[in-house]
Amino acid sequence: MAFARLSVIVSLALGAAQLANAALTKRVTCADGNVTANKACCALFPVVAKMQSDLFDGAECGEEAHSALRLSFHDAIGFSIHGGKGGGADGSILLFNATETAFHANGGIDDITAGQFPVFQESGLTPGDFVHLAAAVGTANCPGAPRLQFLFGRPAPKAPAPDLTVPEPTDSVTAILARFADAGFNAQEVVALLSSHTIAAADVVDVTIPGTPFDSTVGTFDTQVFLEVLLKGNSFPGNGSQPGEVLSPLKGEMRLQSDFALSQDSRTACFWQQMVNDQTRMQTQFKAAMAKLQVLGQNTRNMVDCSDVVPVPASFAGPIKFPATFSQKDVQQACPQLRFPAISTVAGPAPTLAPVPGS
Ligand code: HEM
Ligand SMILES: *[C@@H]1O[C@H](CO)[C@@H](O)[C@H](O)[C@H]1NC(C)=O
Ligand SMILES: *[C@@H]1O[C@H](CO)[C@@H](O)[C@H](O)[C@H]1NC(C)=O
Ligand SMILES: CC(=O)N[C@H]1CO[C@H](CO)[C@@H](O)[C@@H]1O
Repeated sequence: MAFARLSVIVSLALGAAQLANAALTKRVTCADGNVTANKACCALFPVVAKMQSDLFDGAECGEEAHSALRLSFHDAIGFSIHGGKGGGADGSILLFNATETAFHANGGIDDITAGQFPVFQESGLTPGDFVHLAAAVGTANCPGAPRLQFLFGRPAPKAPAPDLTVPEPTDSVTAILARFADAGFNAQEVVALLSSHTIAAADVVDVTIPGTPFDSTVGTFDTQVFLEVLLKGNSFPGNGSQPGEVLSPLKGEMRLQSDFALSQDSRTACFWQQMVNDQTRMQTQFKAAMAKLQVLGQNTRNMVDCSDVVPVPASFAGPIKFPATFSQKDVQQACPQLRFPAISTVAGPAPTLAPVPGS
């Protein structure tokens, strides 16, 4: 009896696994010749092509791709697992841009909403699907990035998100972790999401130096930012010329006060250090955290998995290196219980980083 029941359970489990496999390997050929797992995804291929040509300068990992990723975060994080905030990953930042771009933490976001708006209007997608597909496609243009998941089917947003949901670089680690926890993310997931700052630059933190990158390889989705934030320098609040900005020992580089604080805090320092030169770890954790972020507030049972419309990113060969003249002695290690990875140094004189064009 017990055995018979067990075998029923086993065969049910096998059946479910086979079904899941069938769903993954199912192939639909769209009218235009593209192949996808679900017919509903066919409509997205022309949208992806339009995004690449009209938004991303033909599949570049440039300013617009970086901003598309930032936009998905600022849209989605307007959410609380306890209710009472916004609709999450719903595209409210695009539709209600007049309200949300006025929030202090959304400084500079109006550039990308203005850029995306006409392409969105032509796309036939809801604002939420557009914002979060654009982030997946823009990120895919960056070598080394994981191929992000894309679930299709967000309803139109009902209202703008309220102010003060987006973390600021002047916030304390305690405040940042509390805000993310309120949205459903733990400390390790916060660090994972900050992998995004490997393809990031600041325009408005310090308006005198627009386009200042956060790492020396701003066009590559590598783990360089996790290393460079740890370099000893003027890494104290107040050393930068603007609130939230601290100077990096690399010329032409900006370090966010919040990134540095997270790299040094006992709640996050080891998660931070473990990312250094571990491309697979970074890709896996960033992909998982983004999959969660990009459906915040959404009912995923009503959504279709269209991940296979997202371009496959070029790989990053690695390993990462210290920028020229820097080495292990320059690392301000905050997780002494874990061994720091051995990293070689780029040859030549200390670099001066160029600003990201188009900023
Ligand atoms: C503690 C949390 C965070 C803080 C305080 C923060 C803050 C900032 C600031 C101040 C900028 C520069 C804005 C400017 O001056 O133009 C920036 C850029 C950026 N952030 Fe974050 N961020 C956080 C988390 C995230 C997350 C979770 C993501 C995505 C998953 C993200 C993606 C980006 C990207 C891609 C850029 C570069 C945009 C560009 O170069 O155009 N950030 N962030
Ligand atoms: C796929 O979709 C794009 C965009 O609509 C189109 O340019 C391309 O010809 C399609 N077919 C194939 C086989 O890629
Ligand atoms: C904001 O949204 C309006 C529609 O509500 C649109 O016409 C406008 O282009 C958008 N502007 C920006 C900066 O996103
Ligand atoms: C160069 C510089 O101004 N360094 C200062 C940065 O801030 C710390 C702490 O406030 C000071 O000790 C440094 O002298």
